[in-house]
Amino acid sequence: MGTAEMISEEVAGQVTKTEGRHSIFEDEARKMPLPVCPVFLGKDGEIRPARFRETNIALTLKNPEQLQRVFPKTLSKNRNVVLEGIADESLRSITGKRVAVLFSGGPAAGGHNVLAGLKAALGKGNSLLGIRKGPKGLLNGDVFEISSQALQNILNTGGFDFLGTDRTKIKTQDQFEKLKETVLKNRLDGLVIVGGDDSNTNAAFIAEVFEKEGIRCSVIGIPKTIDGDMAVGNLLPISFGFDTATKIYSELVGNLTQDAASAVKYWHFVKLMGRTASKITLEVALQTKPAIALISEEIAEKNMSLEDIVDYIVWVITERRLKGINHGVILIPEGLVEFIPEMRTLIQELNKILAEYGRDIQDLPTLKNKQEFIYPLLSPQSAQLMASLPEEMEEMLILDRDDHGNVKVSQIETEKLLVEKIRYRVSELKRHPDKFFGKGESRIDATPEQVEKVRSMSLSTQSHFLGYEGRSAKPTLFDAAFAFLLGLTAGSLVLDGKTGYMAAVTDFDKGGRVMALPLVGLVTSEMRKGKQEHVIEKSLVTINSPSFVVFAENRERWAKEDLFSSPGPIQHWGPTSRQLPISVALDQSYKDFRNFDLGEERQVKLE
Ligand code: FBP
Repeated sequence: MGTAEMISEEVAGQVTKTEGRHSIFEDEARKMPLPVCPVFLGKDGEIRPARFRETNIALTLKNPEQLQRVFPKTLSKNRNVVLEGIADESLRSITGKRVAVLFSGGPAAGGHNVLAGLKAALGKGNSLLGIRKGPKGLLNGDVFEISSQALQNILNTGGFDFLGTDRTKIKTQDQFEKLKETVLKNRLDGLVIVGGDDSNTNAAFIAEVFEKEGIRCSVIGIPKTIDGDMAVGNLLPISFGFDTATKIYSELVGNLTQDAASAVKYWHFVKLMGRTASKITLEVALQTKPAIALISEEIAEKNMSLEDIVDYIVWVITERRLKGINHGVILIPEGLVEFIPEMRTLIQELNKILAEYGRDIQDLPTLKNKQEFIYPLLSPQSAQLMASLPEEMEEMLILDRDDHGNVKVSQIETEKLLVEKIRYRVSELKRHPDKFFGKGESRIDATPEQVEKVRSMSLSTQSHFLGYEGRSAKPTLFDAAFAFLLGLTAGSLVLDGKTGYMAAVTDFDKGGRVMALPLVGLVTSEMRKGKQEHVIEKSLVTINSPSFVVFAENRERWAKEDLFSSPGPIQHWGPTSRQLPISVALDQSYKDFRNFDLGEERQVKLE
């Protein structure tokens, strides 16, 4: 058995035939028809660009005086009014336009379909150019023409690898000179930036500079991020990539809840990606019903300390133990540390110190040297807190910030910090069960069996981090369609001569409504690297939102009993392929989350 003579030539041939994005699945996925909103369908039923008209909605400026000073040209041109796409054949006749596109920030499923949507809007009379390696490539002039054939090959596939991406912040005069050179040299009529809050901030600033200097190149942003924090009320319910990532994490968390209940011995601590907002964690909790899901925004709102969080988790673990349940799953949002008040203060102090002495600190050889440098610069409370953290965590907190000043929270092992603290607290409780049952007046009458259950508690834990697994997957049908529509929207906006807008689609329950949101209207100011900066506002979980309320109403039951559900793998075809994120359906007051409607299906054929 197993000798070379026994190799099946047919199967060996099939192995090489599936190289280069040609798995059986990828070949089938490429043929998947996509729903297309009516405004993008011509009288002949073919896909074509839409035109835009003003709505009666104007966004409220967060700080009108400052924004007027920073974005005078864009504001006077767009007057901060939201636009809406309308069916109109006239843009079809435009030819000779050159539009370039780049990806920026972390990957999100659907990026390649944005490119396909842009190409479809531009048609064969105009050119779509790709910028390699994100904003850095824009500065370096790394531009190439994208062929229809290449796009047809990556249609409905995951990843950002066709163009690449990076996180360069465009800020300095020198950078603006370089990017203008790229735009002028390539005779660009449009620049489309596919990214999150920081990347769309870049887009807002570039649009202003172009307006100021009379460079006739439209700048359009596209809302991308798995984090789900690029959302604007009912004008833009979510960014593309969120649906795919949360479905992947929900499948895995569902499997863990199932495994926990099967092996009946482990507590699984799962950190879920999402730099700031806990939207991913909330969605995964609604899908899987775990014993515990921490929501950072609630923790900040209630001013809960690290010790309060540990108390809450230990309380749930003990309650379950008393019911004979020694297992469970705990979801922890990646950005949690920045929402715990005392940690937040520590990070803000560190940000200031790193902004001033970052280089010196990074050059110090050992953690001890770094501690000796940093501790005296911190407030006594923060120095004490920092000293109480595990060393690995201290190292992570003093890592250099990214180009936009963000703490690299994906590298901070919050789940391990919690495990360590909870283990300590459980061992304390075993020695002093009265700490759970209370003393004196507040004492709960406990039976000897109950006390014994607490005394004999044991805690076996497993830690996980789910993040990168969900960013580059094959997009769900929703993300594939949504991203394609966003590409169509951006391409149409450029042909229609609009600049300084972010493409948006809303009304996922009734055929899709195509929108353009003025970027400046989304700008707020945030502390970055110790300084106040203008950035696009992140959309966070609010504790009065329907999605949070539904979670909060149910979580006590999920904590006390095993009521988990396992949503299973993503279905790209078939009965569950049209599901929306539950949190989105709740927050948008849709009647059903199981059947999105973004228009009539079309086979995408790029010319
Ligand atoms: P974007 O906001 O750019 O979409 O990135 C989101 C994200 O996936 C975060 O959830 C995460 O903190 C971060 O990227 C991790 O990326 P990196 O490894 O580049 O720091």
